[in-house]
Amino acid sequence: MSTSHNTSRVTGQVIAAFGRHYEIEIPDKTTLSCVMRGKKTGLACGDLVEIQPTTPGQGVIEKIQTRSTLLFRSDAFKEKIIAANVSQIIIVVAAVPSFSEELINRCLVAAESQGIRVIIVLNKADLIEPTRIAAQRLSLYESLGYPVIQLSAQQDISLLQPYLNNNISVLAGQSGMGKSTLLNVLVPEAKRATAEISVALDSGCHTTTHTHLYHLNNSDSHIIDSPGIQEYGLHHIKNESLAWGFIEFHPYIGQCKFNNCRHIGEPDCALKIAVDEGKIDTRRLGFYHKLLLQN
Ligand SMILES: Nc1nc2c(ncn2[C@@H]2O[C@H](COP(=O)(O)OP(=O)(O)OP(=O)(O)O)[C@@H](O)[C@H]2O)c(=O)[nH]1
Ligand SMILES: [Mg+2]
Ligand SMILES: [Zn+2]
Repeated sequence: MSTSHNTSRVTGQVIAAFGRHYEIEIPDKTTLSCVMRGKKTGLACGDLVEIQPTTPGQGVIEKIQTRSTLLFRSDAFKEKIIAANVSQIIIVVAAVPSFSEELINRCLVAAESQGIRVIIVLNKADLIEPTRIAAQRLSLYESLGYPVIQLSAQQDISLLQPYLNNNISVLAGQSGMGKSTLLNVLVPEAKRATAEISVALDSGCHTTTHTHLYHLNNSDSHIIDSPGIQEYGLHHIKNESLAWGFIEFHPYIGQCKFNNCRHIGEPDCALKIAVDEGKIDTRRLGFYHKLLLQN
């Protein structure tokens, strides 16, 4: 091992995650290429770690600091961490390719379960007529209190700027929605690859393959670009907790006739009554049912 460089432990922030190998930024703003010591524990962009430098430019991660939030998805077999310590998730959707409202609902549940703020960006607003129809679908989420920002990453993103200050934000959504295009406007030197969507398949091409964190001008603002997701598994959220992921359900939870009510047709279910009275949108109860049955 080289002895010509400083080998005392340093703290750092994960700025890129490639499978089991991570790029870590240390306080002098240089980066070290690191692996995790011992058993493979997943890390993600935004994680704060302690590392032992080994050879110049390289180190071993010894410890992960406690995370304020952890955004991840899971199925019965594995968990996939998207980002750590983020304060905000920016769900990027567009009229073309078409977006899945179920995926939005799944992201909302994941975010609510971690206390992560959500904003929805409706990108490609230059596609005027399809965007108008997409905005109508999204008005439900706006009525729930989630900001819905219409913009065109190819023209003007200024409406998004005020939401980024003093946040660690992660851009998430299906492939082809324009996450990396948006990132490149915010951080031109990032030069993230972007690619044409497939019109035939009505989908993106999964262009981004790894997650990367970038700093914005304001030193307390960071933004993470992530690969497009097709499915957002919520296996880690218990059935009893699922309803808490639906923000407008909160006042009704605990008000049902049966205290173990699953809100799937039991008598005197407070959520069903709220739907009948027009206080909860029937689409949202429908998504809740879908998640409950698939979980
Ligand atoms: N018309 C229009 N097209 C856009 C806009 N923003 C992005 N695009 C196009 O959408 C396509 C996909 O953009 P990307 O930035 O690669 O999408 P992504 O969400 O990063 O996709 P993945 O990395 O696969 O998850 C590219 O052809 C972009 O040029 C926009 O505001 N308007
Ligand atoms: Mg991308
Ligand atoms: Zn109920």
